Amino acid sequence: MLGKFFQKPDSSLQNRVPPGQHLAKGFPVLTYGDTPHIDVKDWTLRIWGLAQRVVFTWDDLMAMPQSDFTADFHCVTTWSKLDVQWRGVKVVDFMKQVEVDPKAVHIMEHCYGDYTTNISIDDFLREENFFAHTLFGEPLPAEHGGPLRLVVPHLYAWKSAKWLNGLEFLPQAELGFWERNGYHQRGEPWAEERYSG
Ligand SMILES: Nc1nc2c(c(=O)[nH]1)N[C@H]1C(S)=C(S)[C@@H](COP(=O)(O)O)O[C@H]1N2
Ligand SMILES: [Mo]
Repeated sequence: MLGKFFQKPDSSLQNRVPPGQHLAKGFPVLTYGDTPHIDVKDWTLRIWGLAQRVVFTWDDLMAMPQSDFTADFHCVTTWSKLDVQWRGVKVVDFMKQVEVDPKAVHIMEHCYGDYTTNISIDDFLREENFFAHTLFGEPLPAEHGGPLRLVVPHLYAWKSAKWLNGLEFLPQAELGFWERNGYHQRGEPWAEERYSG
């Protein structure tokens, strides 16, 4: 009975750490290639493909509703970090300013530095997804994807594109950088969707 008052923190967190993952110390940086450094004055986010073409500036983004987020972060290389605190713009709020062709079913996320990753429209348009510009109360550091990254908490973190600069709406699924190199098309951590079949 006393056990329930003296529960080890580890076991109470167990249902938050997906299979095959362990908790990281600090917040590791995982980048393929060099870290781009982009001034917000020069920063843009472009929309194209099966959507009305539009280019958002930093001021456009700042004029959108801003929200705080606490989210768990799971890298496929087996580390997880719980309760990461971010601030930014909800994907669903952002998307009120984007006109998408109903034939679009998939998205390619594009980045400064040419990284890409793909995501279905359904996985993208979830209430809990967001574009982040602030991490633990500070401007998002360049190594973590500043000035702006996407965060998709319910998928492995390679879907959370750092230095995001484009969203391409597609009529069918296409593969991004890691997905072409053997990683799973979707990447759901609780199902351990690490590699493609
Ligand atoms: N543009 C870009 N985005 C990226 C990556 C990258 O190499 N380039 N790495 C991905 C991977 S594999 C992970 S785990 C997370 C790591 O984010 P962090 O470096 O902020 O921890 O970013 C993802 N987004
Ligand atoms: Mo990762």
